[in-house]
Amino acid sequence: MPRTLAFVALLAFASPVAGQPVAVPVDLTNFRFTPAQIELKANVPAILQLRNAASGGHSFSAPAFFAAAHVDPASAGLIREGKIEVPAHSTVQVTLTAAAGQYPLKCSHPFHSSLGMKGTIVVR
Ligand SMILES: [Cu+2]
Repeated sequence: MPRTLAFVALLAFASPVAGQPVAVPVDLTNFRFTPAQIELKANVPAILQLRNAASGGHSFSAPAFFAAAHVDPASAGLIREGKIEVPAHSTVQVTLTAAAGQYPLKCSHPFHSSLGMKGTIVVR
C-alpha cells in the first residue's frame, strides 16, 4: 500500500465520522474488566465490544447504564435485567448511545465482583 494511502486509512480509523458508531473494546478476564474505567462520549453511538478470552463465562452488569442509554433495537435482546452474558471464548457486541453520567459496572457471577471484577462507566 502506498504510504499516503496507509496514512489516510489510519486517519479514517482514528477519527470517527459523525453518526458512525465508535468501537469500544472491553476485555473480560478472571477477574477484571480492562479498562476498569470505561469512557464513553454522551450522545455518540458506540459499539461496546465485550471480549471474553477466559475459559469461563462472565457478565457485563450495569443496570443503571443500560436504563439510561438508548440501545439499538438490534442489540436490545442481548440485555437481560440490566446485564449482558458473555460466554467463554466469545465476543458480544452491543450498539448503543450512552447518556451522560457515571455508572457502576460489575460481573454478576458468584464472587467475581468481590475478586475485583467491577468497574465504572463514565459518560461525558
Ligand atoms: Cu466474571
